[in-house]
Amino acid sequence: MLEQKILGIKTEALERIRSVKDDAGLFEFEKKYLGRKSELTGILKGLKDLSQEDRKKIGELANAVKMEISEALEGKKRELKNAGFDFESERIDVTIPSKANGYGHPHILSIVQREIEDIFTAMGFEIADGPEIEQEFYNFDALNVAKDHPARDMQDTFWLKPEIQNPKSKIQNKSENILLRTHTSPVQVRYMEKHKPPFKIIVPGRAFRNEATDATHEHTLHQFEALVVGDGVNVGNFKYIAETFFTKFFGKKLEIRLRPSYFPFVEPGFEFDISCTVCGGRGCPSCKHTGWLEVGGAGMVNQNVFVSAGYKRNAYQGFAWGFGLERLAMMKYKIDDIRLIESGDLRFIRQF
Ligand code: FA5
Repeated sequence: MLEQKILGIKTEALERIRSVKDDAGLFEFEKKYLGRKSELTGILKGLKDLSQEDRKKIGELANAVKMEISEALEGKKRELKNAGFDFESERIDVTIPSKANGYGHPHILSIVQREIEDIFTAMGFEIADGPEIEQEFYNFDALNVAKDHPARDMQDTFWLKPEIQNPKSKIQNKSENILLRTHTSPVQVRYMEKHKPPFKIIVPGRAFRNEATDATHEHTLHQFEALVVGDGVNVGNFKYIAETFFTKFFGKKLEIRLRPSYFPFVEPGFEFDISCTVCGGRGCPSCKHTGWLEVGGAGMVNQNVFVSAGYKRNAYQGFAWGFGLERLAMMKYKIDDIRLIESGDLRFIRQF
């Protein structure tokens, strides 16, 4: 009787498992045939009431059937798990060579900056640094640019709102207006406040101008300032160092042109042009069709600037210049639009 019942359970269970199609079906099946309240578990629990002989016989049969049903259930679980899994498309060919890693490289501005730094450090210059968020005092006042002087408008300035200026600043008697520095020249005064001549420094860095962009103008630009101060420094020293630099940087002698110009922080002041390497001097957008590209301003340091930095008037002489890094990069690498340089366009960046 009991044997018939157990075999009946087995037949039914093995039949039923075939129609199970999902997790809910598996759950129901397990509960019905193997669960605590299942018929089979009931039989196993009742073994203790049977005669010793029956207990052995029925016990063995019931356990064997339980095992068979469990195996059928596990088989079904595997089957459902694998269904819908496309082994072919998921196959991993471990012998395929891996994709080559793309290596980065320095940006053209970094390349040019390093080249410039190498040339100047070889000539005994040190590299100095200063803040990009600057006080009006260092950007203008200390450089002899009077408050109401039109020269203050020569460089269109990004002023920072008073509420983001630092209320805890301890600087006394100096202008508290804050701006994005319009050139690297403020570092001249910052450096001289802390160092005594003689010295030779260059200051590569970022500057900002609130102006419309075109093929030779960016709102965010890079300059490198040079400042040489000592006893008896003269325009001849300046010309020699500038020519040495340009010859090394371009790997050949370029035509250089100095034009008299006005910057309040130098006297005399010059504008510095080099012959356009993009068009060879014939005229193109890079040189605004003049054959020349203005790369920087320069001159002998105005004594008022030395006084701002705490030096005695006429104690020293010095020269300074501020050259545009992008303009030099454009000339060296024949780039006809400055806006490409920081465009982030990889087709451009990968060429260098
Ligand atoms: C100055 O910034 C002065 N501080 C340079 C100087 C330093 C003169 C020391 C005397 C002594 P200027 O505004 O001309 O000068 O800019 C210098 C150079 O920076 C320019 O010749 C040009 O090469 C570059 N430059 C200026 N504005 C831009 C701009 N918007 N985009 C790209 N390059 C620029």
